[in-house]
Amino acid sequence: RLEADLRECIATASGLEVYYQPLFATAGETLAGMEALARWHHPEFGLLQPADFIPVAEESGLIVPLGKWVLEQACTMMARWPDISLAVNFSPVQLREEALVHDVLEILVRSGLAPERLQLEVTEGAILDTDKAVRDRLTALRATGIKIVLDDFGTGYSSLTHLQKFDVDKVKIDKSFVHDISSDSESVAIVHAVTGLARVIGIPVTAEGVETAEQRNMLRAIGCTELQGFLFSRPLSPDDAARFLSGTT
Ligand code: G
Ligand code: G
Ligand code: MN
Ligand code: NA
Repeated sequence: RLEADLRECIATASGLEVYYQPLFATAGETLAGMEALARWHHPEFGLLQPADFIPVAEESGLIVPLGKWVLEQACTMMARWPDISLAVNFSPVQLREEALVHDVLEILVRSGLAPERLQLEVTEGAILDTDKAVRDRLTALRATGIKIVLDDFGTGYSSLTHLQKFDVDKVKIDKSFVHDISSDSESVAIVHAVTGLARVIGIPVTAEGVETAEQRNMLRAIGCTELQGFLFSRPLSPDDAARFLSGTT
């Protein structure tokens, strides 16, 4: 049922929307970029979050056309705003598509967004894909200037060695560690370890899910380079994002 509805919405490009959540450089509250997050206004069920429909999209393969639509929307929108980066989430299913590199580059050309501004957020599971073709695709994308970001870090396989072994341009610490940082010494230790290793490798670290000033202060003290979360801004509708950007840039 959900699958048939989603197929229909993708075919007609109706009911789908891209929201944008800002990322801030840790020092000031300088805007560093925006993360694109898919939303679906279902005709009956109302506003659906990615957790409600991304799994269905992945199982059915609809994530491929959906992902292309999100990427095109987001690149077209962000091409109007210079300098700041655009982060887009990519599912492992999308990375297994042979046409991935071609499709991404075509959308960049069409939208006019410089490859250096695009960050693909992938999970450890995707990067650990045993399929060499997937890793080759990530390498090919990276060669064009696109950045590869390791998302939700600390969940799943959560191995620090993955940071060293794979060529990633940034790591995003999962919000579960940020949530617990003021109450749980283990989370503090994990954030410390990830940030320390990232510094050695020479890549920036984003902490996501920052909700309180206390969390922000601790993350700053530890040395996270970028922060994102409800404390700074919720994901914004395209109109609100445009208003936000015209006020900051
Ligand atoms: O917007 P929200 O915070 O609920 O998003 C939850 C998760 O859903 C994100 O962390 C991301 O992993 C996933 N997600 C959101 N938008 C997209 C998208 O366009 N494509 C893919 N593959 N995943 C997305
Ligand atoms: O899966 P991914 O980490 O890419 O998506 C981020 C998700 O986290 C989005 O669904 C977004 O709505 C959510 N999010 C963003 N900021 C916060 C926050 O400060 N707190 C919580 N609980 N969720 C957040
Ligand atoms: Mn993400
Ligand atoms: Na995440």
